Amino acid sequence: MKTVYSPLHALQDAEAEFIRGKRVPSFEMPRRAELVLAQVKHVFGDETIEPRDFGTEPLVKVHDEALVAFLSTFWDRWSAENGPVDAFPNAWPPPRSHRLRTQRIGAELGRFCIDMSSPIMEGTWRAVSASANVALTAQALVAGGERAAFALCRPPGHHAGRDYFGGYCFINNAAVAAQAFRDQGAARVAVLDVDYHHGNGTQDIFYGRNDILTVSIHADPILEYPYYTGYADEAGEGDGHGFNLNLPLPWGTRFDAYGEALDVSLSRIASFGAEALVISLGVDTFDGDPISKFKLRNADFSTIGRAIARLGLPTVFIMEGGYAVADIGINVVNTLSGFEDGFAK
Ligand code: FKS
Ligand code: ZN
Repeated sequence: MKTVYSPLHALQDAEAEFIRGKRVPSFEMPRRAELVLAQVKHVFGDETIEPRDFGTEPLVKVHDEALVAFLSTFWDRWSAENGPVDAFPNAWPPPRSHRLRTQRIGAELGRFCIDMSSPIMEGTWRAVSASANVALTAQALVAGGERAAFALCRPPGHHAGRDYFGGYCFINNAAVAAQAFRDQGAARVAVLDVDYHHGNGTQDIFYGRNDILTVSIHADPILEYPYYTGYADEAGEGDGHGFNLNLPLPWGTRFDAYGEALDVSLSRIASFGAEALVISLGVDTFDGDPISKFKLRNADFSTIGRAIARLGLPTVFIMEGGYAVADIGINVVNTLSGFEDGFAK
């Protein structure tokens, strides 16, 4: 499978995040992508593809222009006032606030950013726009006739909503790729999110639409980030009712139960009549993941890939989470190889 990769991801290199009140090294680090790349090269060969630049037009089809403008201009304003220090929000608008626009850059930050795991630094926008270009370049390969492609995106994207960012995510790469398929003429597109965390951003972006089906298998949000969304009764609204499917699973989930949720997801995608498929590929469902509590094994990821291939759809894999650095490459490449095995049959 062809892989699209940009070294610019390394410009997003957060010093810290906050867990249970403690400042700890960020789990979302450049090494993750480097280890995935190493395993990709080991199994699929040395050649990777550099992204083309698609500009901001495909981004503003799924995000508010205000968010894109904010992210692309923030650092200059912030660093002029505060110096070169990673920007975390420290205030958020309370519910029912009357004035969301303020003069202060720090207050603006709280308006767009939902948590404290996604600091903005000097290279953030370059890394984020490269990540979206990686997704769009992989999508273009598939639109051009490849049966599948792997977008080795970093930063990840599935927590970024129409007008907000957070959870290590800034621009929703999977949503950008799905929208690109629609714009190029696919009538119906499905996004299947297998990351351990609910794909709240993707759900948010497509919640009112029936042309893009969103399905997410994830840890029950009653116990896990992103906490406020991801419940089974969130089915979509208006025209989009029936076109969002959440399959929350308990802590400790092993492949027996996971595989059943996967079958439900794949049946729904088939009955929807998707013409193209985007996979939000997080491998933080792995047994050894340091921030997650599912129990999938290395070999289960091959099974997931093979199962996805049964749909027989043009497929773009978009990298999301996964923090067990020793196994992240194996789990990602097992999924991709499993897909290729399945598709060959
Ligand atoms: C709670 C801390 C929560 C944020 C977890 C973010 C997970 C990110 C991800 C992505 F794919 F986006 F990278 N910290 N104890 O894995 O879903
Ligand atoms: Zn995750």
